[in-house]
Amino acid sequence: MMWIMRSIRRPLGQFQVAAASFSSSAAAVEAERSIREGVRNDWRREEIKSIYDSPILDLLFHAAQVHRHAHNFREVQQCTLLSIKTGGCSEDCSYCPQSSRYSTGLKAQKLMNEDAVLEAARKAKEAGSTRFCMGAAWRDTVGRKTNFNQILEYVKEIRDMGMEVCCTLGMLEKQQALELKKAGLTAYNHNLDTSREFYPNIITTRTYDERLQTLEYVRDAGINVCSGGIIGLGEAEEDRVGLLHTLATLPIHPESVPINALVAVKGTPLQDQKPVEIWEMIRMIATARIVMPKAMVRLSAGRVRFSMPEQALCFLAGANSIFTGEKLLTTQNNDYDADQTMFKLLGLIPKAPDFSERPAPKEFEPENTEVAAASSG
Ligand code: SAM
Ligand code: DTB
Ligand code: SF4
Repeated sequence: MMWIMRSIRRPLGQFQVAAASFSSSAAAVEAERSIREGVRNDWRREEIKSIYDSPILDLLFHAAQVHRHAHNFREVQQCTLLSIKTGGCSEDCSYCPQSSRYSTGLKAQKLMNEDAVLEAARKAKEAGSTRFCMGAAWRDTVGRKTNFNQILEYVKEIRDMGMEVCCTLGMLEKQQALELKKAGLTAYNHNLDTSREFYPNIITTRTYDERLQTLEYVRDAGINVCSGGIIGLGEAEEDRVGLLHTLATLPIHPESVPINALVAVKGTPLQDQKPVEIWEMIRMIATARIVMPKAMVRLSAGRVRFSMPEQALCFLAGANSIFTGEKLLTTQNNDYDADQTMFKLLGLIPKAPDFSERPAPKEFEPENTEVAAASSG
C-alpha cells in the first residue's frame, strides 16, 4: 500500500518520457492515423521506410491493431494454385523455375485440358479453398487466342462452381482484361516483384512500366488487382520499401498483396540466395498491413519453411490469406493436414468467398457490347 501511495505521488516525468518514446514510433503514429482516417494513396516513401524501420515488436503490435480494425482477424482466405501451362517460358525472371533459359529439370507442357482443370478446382473446393488461381508460364497472352478462349471457359465454369477465380497469365492487353471480366474473373495476379530500381537486376525481358500497364488494364476492366512481390532476391531493405510504396500509391490499392519469400530453385540464377528470415517476412507483412489496411495480405511462397508459431506471427502481423494445397505452381507447399491443425490450434476460420463485384466499365454497357464481342470469337 505504502508503495502504491509513493508511486502515485512520485512525479511522472520519467514514466511520461518512456511512454512517449514507446508510442511515437512511425508504426504507432501511422497505424493510429490509418485507423482514424482510413485508406490513403498519397504515401511518401520516407513515411513507409520509417514504418518499416520501427522496432519489430512495435510494428507487429500496431499492424495487428490495424488488422483488427479493418478485418475479422480470425478469418484467413484459402486460395489454391494450379499451373495450367507449365514451363518453357521465354522470359528471364531470375527466380523462376519455369523460364526456358535455366536448367531446372522442368518439362514444358501444353495448356491443361478442361477436365483436368475442373477436377483440380473441384478438389480444391472440397478441401475448403474458396479462390482458385490458374497460372500460365507465358510472357503475355498476345497471339494465343485459342488458349485464351479456352481459359475464358475455365473461368466461367469455376465461377459457376461457386469459387472466386484468379488468373496469372503474364501481361494482358486492354481487350483481354475486358474479356476476362466478362467471363466472371474475380482477380488477376500480376506481381511487381520488387522496387523499380532493383527490378532490372532480376528481369530484363519486360519492364516495370509494362507491368504497371497490365495492372491499369485490369483495374480499368473492373477486375480486382492482385499484386505483390518477392523478398530474398538479394534486394536491399530500401527495395522492399520501394515495392510497398509503388503498391500503396496505385490509384486503388490492390485487393490482394501476395508477399512471397523466394523459393530458391536449383538451376535458377538465384539458387544460392540465403533463405529469408521470419523477421523479414513479418516486417514486410506488417508494413503492408499498415499502408494498405483493407488489402488481403497473402503469406505466399516460402510458407512451407516456416513453423506454425512463425506463421502465427505472420497472421498476427496482418496476413489474412494463404495458398493451400500440396503444390504452389511447380514447388512444394504446406501439407493439408498440417494446415488444418494450424487453423484449429490458432482459432482461425476460413474466409467465405466474396462475390461482390467492381462495376464493369462502359465497354459492357448495351450500346458498346459489340466492342467486347468483336474480339471474343
Ligand atoms: N508468367 C506469369 C507472370 O510472370 O506474371 C504468371 C506466373 S509467375 C510464376 C507468378 C509469380 O510467381 C511471379 O511474378 C513471382 O512473383 C512468383 N514466383 C515465381 N517463382 C517464384 C519463386 N521461385 N519464389 C517465389 N515466388 C516466385
Ligand atoms: C504469387 O504471388 N505467388 C504465387 C502466385 N502468385 C502465382 C506463385 C508462387 C510460385 C512459387 C514457385 C513455384 O511453385 O513455381
Ligand atoms: Fe515466365 Fe512468369 Fe516465370 Fe517470368 S515468372 S519466367 S514470365 S513464368
